[in-house]
Amino acid sequence: MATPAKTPPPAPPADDPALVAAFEARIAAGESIEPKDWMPARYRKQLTRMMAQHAHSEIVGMLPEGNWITRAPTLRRKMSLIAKVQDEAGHGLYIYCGTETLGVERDELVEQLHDGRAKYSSIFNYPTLSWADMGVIGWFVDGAAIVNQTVLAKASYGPYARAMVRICKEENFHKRQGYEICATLAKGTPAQRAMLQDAIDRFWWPSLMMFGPSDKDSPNSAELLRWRVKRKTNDELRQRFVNLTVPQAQAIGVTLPDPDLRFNEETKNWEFGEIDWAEFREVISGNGPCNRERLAARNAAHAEGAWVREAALAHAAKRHRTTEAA
Ligand code: BYC
Repeated sequence: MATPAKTPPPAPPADDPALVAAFEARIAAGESIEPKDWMPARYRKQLTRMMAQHAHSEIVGMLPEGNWITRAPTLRRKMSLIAKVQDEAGHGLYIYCGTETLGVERDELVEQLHDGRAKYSSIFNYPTLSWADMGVIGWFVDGAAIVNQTVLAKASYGPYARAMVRICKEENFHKRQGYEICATLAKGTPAQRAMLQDAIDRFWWPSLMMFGPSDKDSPNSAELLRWRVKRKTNDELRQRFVNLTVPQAQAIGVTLPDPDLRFNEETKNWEFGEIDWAEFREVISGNGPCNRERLAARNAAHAEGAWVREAALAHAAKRHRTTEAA
């Protein structure tokens, strides 16, 4: 029998201008938008895109650090690293739940990650080659995440903003454990100091790329700023991160790999050199050093975990039947 042709779903109705105006007035008044509130289709779409990318980043972000759990140099370091990686799984789950409040299924988002349609943070496509990378990731990557997410904790969408409040608390611990590893290595042997400097040299520029393209090349910023999902631009947050990090590097006696770094007395900003945007574009297009490896690892983990999902569903169905019968 021939399969009947699928009728395409009807196009969503255009947003009613009066509803849009009322929504924008709420945003302007600083109100929080909650899942059951009316919102423009485009607001829902933008948030779904950004929150899903964020959740994926937390999950893929477990891989570079997970790589070092078995090789942590002491029991204390191993415990902190395990706790950090576990926290990241929690952050991913939180944000996937937040995304579900927008009416999208987690399965669908995970499928988009696994088949390469969805983006996740560029930073996790770089390899972790030494133990010092664990310190530098905590210091730079979690440091950058705090700068970005502290502002997102004031985002207009309630579930996202509330998730950020809790996540930022944990990111603070992550950053401290990373900076402490770096401070210890900085006081160590010449080989340890060289290992630390090498990690800093490899992760500095990719960390600056975490904040996204420069404002003039950021297609989503204007809309997200207007709807107060973003409260600061990519360049503003990047500058804040540089201003915070330079004195931290000076305090432990390491060098940031940028000959153009200089303090501007007038603006009180640390000015920095040109970011390699061609590299950034390559990485977010799937051609970074580890993109394929990361996706392969996530797909393999998903396939290996199929029995757990099946067992959980069977258990839930059994409990449901028992409750129904009682
Ligand atoms: N990497 O118009 P733009 C963590 C994409 S994990 C990849 O400026 P937007 C942690 C962007 O999606 C924390 N893609 O975009 C975990 C857009 O593409 P599409 C991760 C990037 O959304 C484990 C296009 O480029 N944090 O902390 O206005 C261990 C144009 O960009 C990137 C978040 O996810 C990038 N770096 O601004 C340790 C924070 N940058 O979708 C630590 C939440 C840009 O149009 N997200 N793109 O095809 C955000 O704040 C914003 O989405 C961004 C980008 C600032 C990242």
